[in-house]
Amino acid sequence: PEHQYLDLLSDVLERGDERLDRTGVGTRSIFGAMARFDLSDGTVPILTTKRVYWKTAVKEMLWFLTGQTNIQPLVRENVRIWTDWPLATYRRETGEEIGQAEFEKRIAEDDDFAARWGELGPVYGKQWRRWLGADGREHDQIKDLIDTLRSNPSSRRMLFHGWNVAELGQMALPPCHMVYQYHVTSDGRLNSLCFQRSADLLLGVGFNWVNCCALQLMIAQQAGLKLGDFVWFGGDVHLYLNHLDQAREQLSRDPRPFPKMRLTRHAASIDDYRIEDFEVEGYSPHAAIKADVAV
Ligand code: THF
Repeated sequence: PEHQYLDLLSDVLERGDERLDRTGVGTRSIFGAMARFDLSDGTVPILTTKRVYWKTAVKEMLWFLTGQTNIQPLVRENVRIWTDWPLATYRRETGEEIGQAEFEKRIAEDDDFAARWGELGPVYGKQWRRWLGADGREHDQIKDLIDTLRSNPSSRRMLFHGWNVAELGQMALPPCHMVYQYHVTSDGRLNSLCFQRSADLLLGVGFNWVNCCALQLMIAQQAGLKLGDFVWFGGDVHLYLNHLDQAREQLSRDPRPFPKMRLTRHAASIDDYRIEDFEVEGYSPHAAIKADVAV
């Protein structure tokens, strides 16, 4: 199963079209890819050819679900994967050569500073939980999804979307994993699908798969369903040019069995999950591989 990832990695490395991207770093890129994983026995695609910080990815998903769009709660949980974007804005607008650790300290400790500089705009959480309609009404797409899974599981309209066209301009970054669709089999298994328009294969995708699977576990529990497949579609799937050596290193390693993830408790609602509710068993990855994120 990890071969789906490694094959994609080697494909992009060897056949990717090389070009300049928004960040100025440059990428090798292919267009259109798919992966499918069977989660029915709890096995989740947490990559083993390098250590993936799965708790960080689950915390990120829990933060999306709160509907928040400020990095302060993430930073307070020691999740630093969203700091680069507000930090770049701060440096650009103030001219202050502040280090990342100092910036994060101020975000964590100073509420006024966080309110001014930690905001990402109407990104994932806002759109998922409080999509603003033209009539001024807010739509909780996650609640509506769970309601439909319970009441009408044969529906073909069980999805939620992050690509709110009218608000893209106010977002620090438009959503990468942008639409999620759900499907229930006749024997009560929940399948999920995620379409990701832009996929940073070395740094992002391993995280995003954990995001998606953690969400699938929670939604299945809330809807009283068993686990089925997780299907992932990538649009522009790329390797940044400063990640090529890391990709080769990862490709040289032998994959190990994927671990299992489970929830240790039945939560009362989708808003009631905490990081302590997630348990991963049988994860023995190769060492982490360091790489810089393109901002
Ligand atoms: N932008 C880019 N260029 N790549 C992305 O993957 C990405 N994301 C989010 C938004 N914009 C993106 C941010 N997600 C890491 C992981 C996920 C990120 C950003 C950064 C990262 O640096 N991971 C390291 C260290 C992890 C840690 O220290 O906890 C790693 O080794 O995995 C895609 O959603």
